[in-house]
Amino acid sequence: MPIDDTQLSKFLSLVLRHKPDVIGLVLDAQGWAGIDELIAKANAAGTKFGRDDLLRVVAASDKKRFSLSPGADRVRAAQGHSVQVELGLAAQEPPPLLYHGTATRFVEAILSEGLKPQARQQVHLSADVATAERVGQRHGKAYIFTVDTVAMRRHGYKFYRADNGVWLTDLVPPEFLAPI
Ligand code: HQG
Repeated sequence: MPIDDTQLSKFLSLVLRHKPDVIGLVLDAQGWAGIDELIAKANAAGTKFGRDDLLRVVAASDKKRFSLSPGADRVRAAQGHSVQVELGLAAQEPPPLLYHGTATRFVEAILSEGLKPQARQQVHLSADVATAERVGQRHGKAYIFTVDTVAMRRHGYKFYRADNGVWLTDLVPPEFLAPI
């Protein structure tokens, strides 16, 4: 039986962000996978879906988690990778303040060490408070930091905007963080 759309979205996050090897897939340096190859390998490994299912899930993703190549022959995760990828995004000027939603239990460590990418390749920042709130709630009782991007850029830090609007940076030292 084919998997449902939520399961398929989670499966795509798994293979395109974290563990392409579970189906013997190899992402290219920019994180792309050939759609036909991904489907063939997933099906061979017992996860059954077709191209229409994949395209429907990519189009319906609430956070636009996945991007299609021009020509729609390849797919990649817009952000969130733990495998090493070079997304090839150009550094951009972000809004003066970005937001990071976390859980209250992480606040003390973050205030002493700054925001670190943890298992992912980069720190994820949100352009608005409501999004940061939702991100934080995934981990527990939400706590929102503001990130002073103007001061960070003055110090040479770079910011990248993923295809889906999530902002990325390598790390945020504590002096650029403030409670909301
Ligand atoms: C925390 C979701 C202790 C950090 C979301 C976060 C996002 C520290 C957790 C995307 C720390 C990592 C990413 C430090 C950071 N000490 N804790 N020094 N530095 N942390 O899931 O930003 O649904 O890897 O605050 O919407 O929560 O997957 O990152 O709480 O866009 O598409 O360590 O994932 O999108 O957690 O979420 P995560 P995140 P998807």
